[in-house]
Amino acid sequence: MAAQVRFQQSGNLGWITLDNPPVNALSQPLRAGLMAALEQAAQASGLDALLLLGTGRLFCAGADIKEFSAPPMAPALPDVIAAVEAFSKPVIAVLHGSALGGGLELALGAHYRIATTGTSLGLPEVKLGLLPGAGGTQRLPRVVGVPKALDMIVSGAPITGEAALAAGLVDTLYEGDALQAGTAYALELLTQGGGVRRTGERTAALEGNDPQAYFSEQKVSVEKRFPGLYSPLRCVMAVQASIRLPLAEGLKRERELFMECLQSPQRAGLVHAFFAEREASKVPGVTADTRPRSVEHAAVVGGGTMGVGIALCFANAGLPVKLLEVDETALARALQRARDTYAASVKRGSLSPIDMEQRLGLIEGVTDYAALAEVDVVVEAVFEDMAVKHRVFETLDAVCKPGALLASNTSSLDLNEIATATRRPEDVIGLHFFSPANVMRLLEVVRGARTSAEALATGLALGKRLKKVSAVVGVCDGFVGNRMLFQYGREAEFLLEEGATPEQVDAALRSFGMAMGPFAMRDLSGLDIGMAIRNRQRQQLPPNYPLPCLLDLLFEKGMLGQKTGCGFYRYEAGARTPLPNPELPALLQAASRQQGVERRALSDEYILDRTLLALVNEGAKLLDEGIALRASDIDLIYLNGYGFPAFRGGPMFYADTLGLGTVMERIEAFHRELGAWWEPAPLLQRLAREGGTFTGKGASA
Ligand code: 3H9
Repeated sequence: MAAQVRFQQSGNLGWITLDNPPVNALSQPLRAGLMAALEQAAQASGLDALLLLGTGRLFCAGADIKEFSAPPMAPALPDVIAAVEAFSKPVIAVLHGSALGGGLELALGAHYRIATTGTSLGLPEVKLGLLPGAGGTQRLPRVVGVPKALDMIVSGAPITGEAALAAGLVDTLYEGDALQAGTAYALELLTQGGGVRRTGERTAALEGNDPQAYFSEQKVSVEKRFPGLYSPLRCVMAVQASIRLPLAEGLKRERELFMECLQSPQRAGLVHAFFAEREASKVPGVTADTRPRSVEHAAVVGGGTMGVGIALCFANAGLPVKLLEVDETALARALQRARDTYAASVKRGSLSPIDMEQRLGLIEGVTDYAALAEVDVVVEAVFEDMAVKHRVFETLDAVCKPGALLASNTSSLDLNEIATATRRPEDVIGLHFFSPANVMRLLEVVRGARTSAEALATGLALGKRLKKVSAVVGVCDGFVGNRMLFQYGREAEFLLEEGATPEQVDAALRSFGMAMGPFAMRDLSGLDIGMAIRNRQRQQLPPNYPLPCLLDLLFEKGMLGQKTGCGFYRYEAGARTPLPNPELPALLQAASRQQGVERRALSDEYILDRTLLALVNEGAKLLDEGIALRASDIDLIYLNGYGFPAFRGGPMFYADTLGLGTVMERIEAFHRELGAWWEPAPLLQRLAREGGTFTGKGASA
């Protein structure tokens, strides 16, 4: 038997323990070990019941995701689970921590399930572009009924032990040691004459519904909720089989649909995104020995939209936070903004009034820097002006206790220069939140030239606590995300001057899967903001650096986007739906004339290449310069901060799926056609020549 699984027996009880750290993933050796342990248990004398347990912090996180790109290896998980279900004595799965994916499917093969209150039970396969492929779509509806099962499978969201008890997914909750609790439960079960109870012998319930109509409706609803995604619809189709077919046939249907998903490019993109998130926490120079400092009290300097959003992040994580503004009036405005934001959540039903008051209670408004003397972290979120930042950091240096993390939320200024305002540059870090800070998951953690490993580890730990997805980046204008966005946005604007319309560009990118088109996005953030960035860039870019001019024309006319009811699009008062701006065609013509460009028809494919490959080329430069640690960090940033579709894996992964040879050819063509700014990044040239990919490129920490 493989060392990863142990069978033990004491009296009339046996137990099988999964031991495959860190998450007991059901890799081939574990599956083989389980099969062998089941055989051993079947032959054990005097055995009346069998427990299934997991060691470590959780029961089982499911199939080993790393195995998906390799040919399948026996024994297959469905066969292992069939052997569990067929066992001749009662099998009890004793769950703790998490029972996810194949882990929950294994538990569904058992005859009884018990769990701790804190156990997270779910079938998250859909988030990886899959469906539960080891019986989950057939057995879960037989245990909790079709509607509940479908909801869990299509959303991929886990439920708690308590909710699982209410749904009938677990038989009871336990506290304390799993083996002890499992033993006590098994003995009681045997006393009461509880026998083998196979899930597969039950039928899936869909009370009061006509199955045909119900599933047709579900399919329509899923297509609407997850446009462009491949696996959610197949989840519905698989669950439908659970009420039409006996278990064996239903499992066959599930397998077919699972294999279709497994082979889909979306699965590859989503699995890449899963690992990108885990890789990003591995940072060169930050080792297991690097101790993050304790953070129990925070402060935010600046009560504008960003500062308030950041303060809300702290309060949402249960951390007391002091919000500093220059005077009482500004402070009152900032605190009101915090209250209004929470009130909107209460109105939507996503926050209870009690939680709102509790969180507001964690935000203390202050106007005197002396109040920040004892905080563990300060995030500066004041106006983007170096002189202002310098004054703030000088003051923080003077008042904050030694060891406090001094963070700037700058999105564009040189962190190293900011750090010179202090006598402790090793404690200065960038924490670049994305707007709205309390909603967006991304956090760029900026490592300055002198930032210490300990400060960086503290920033990363804080990001985790705030439930952010963090990526460490180096110092440059715009860091990773915004530096790439500049190229993307500029190409999009050039396309308008060459012949496209905002509607066409936005629609092409939305149908690619972007959450929003670039022009709807510009209108949302405000064209005045775009103009301020453009003007700053004009001062920094070499003379004659080509820039589009349409933004200037809109700005001159006072068309600032949603805030003025008109920008690239027009908006009805109080509405956010983009309508055609009747003045735009004339402005487009004027912009084309000004640039000396003859307008022409552009295909959607061309639009996608111009915008997306601009991201890729800049991403390759950032990787080469060491500003991004690895290609997958760039992907992570785009997936979590810029609405790039997760099923495409991110811009660098998308480039890999096109093939870097093809990417190189297209970029070279743009270089010839358009100008020097399209020069292919040296890294791209190298990889295309060698037949390489971005995947796996960068730090291995
Ligand atoms: C499935 O089950 C298919 C079946 O239906 C059908 C099969 C036929 N495999 O997240 P963490 C690694 S699909 C391999 O940082 P946490 C992870 O990469 C699966 N590796 O910990 C990391 O490695 P490293 C359905 C895995 O405490 C380390 O474990 N299941 C797997 O923050 C720690 O992970 C899921 O989708 C895996 N399944 O969160 C669950 N899971 O240290 C996926 C984790 O080298 N997993 N690793 O970077 C999770 O959601 C979280 O990992 C979990 C723990 C909540 C369990």
